[in-house]
Amino acid sequence: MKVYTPTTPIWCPGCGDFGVLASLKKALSDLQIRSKDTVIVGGIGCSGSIHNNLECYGIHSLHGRLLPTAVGVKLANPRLTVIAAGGDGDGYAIGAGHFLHTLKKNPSIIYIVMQNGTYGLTKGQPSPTALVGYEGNLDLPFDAILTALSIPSTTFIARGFSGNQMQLTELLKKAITHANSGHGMGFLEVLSPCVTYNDTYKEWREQVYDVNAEKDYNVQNRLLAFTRVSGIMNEGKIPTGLIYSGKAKSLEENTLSYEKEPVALQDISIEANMQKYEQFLKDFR
Ligand SMILES: Cc1ncc(C[n+]2csc(CCOP(=O)(O)OP(=O)(O)O)c2C)c(N)n1
Ligand code: SF4
Ligand SMILES: [Mg+2]
Repeated sequence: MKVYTPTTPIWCPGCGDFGVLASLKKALSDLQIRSKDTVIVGGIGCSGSIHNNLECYGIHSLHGRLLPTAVGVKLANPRLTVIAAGGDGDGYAIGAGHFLHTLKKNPSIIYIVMQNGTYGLTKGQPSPTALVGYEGNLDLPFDAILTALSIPSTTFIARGFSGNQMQLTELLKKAITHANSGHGMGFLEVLSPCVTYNDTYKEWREQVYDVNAEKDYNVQNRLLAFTRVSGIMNEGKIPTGLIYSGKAKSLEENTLSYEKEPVALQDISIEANMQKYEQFLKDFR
């Protein structure tokens, strides 16, 4: 077996993804989640290399296909902490179909989207979250928080900012705890500026608005969350914090039998299964 040690990030100095990596390390360490129980599935993009930089199991998935890969890992062994981590291009453009259906199926994984309004790795084309005018973009930006809120089976929706480490670490801890309790997907979008092709640090620092600072904000009320988030956006601000936390059946609850060992831990040797195999063949004769 070959053991890979964490490498130094390949990101440009100042990239927002450094903040996500630092918060993720702190959250996993504070929650005492062991490296051997953690699998990070990276997307394709600058953000998608994050699993190379901390001690854990890692899979570099295909562009836009990190979610089905992560779901497969979780179903094979629900005892693992499974984190899918990629970019806004990966998740909201080529992977948009998987994004919607994974929100709908609600597997107990954590999904971190590093949102920078651009395709960083391929040198700055507009992503679905790009503002009008960015590199000739004509479309109004897609909003993943409102989209996630509109799907009735979502159970955890949050947004952080890599310029606010304390808030981001707390949100990550909550998302991980939510997913690891089997309550469904912990979806966390992180505003993570691309300093090389779309440096939004200054604007975002001025625009972020923590909904949890509002006394009357109720994270368990989907309708109010939708209304308040839309209102804040209309004022030109970007809502952050724990936006919604509710209850719905998870994918594992709907599909797995908990009397059995997880598939990945079952004895799949020929000897242990020969009798069942013979019986299976007999049924076809
Ligand atoms: C199937 C496929 N299509 C296109 C590409 C080219 N490609 C690589 S990364 C990328 C976009 C990355 O943007 P994003 O997911 O936002 O990540 P970032 O680099 O901004 O972190 C694209 C289009 C690819 N690798 N595979
Ligand atoms: S190109 Fe942008 S997203 Fe990619 S590493 Fe550099 S700053 Fe980060
Ligand atoms: Mg991007």
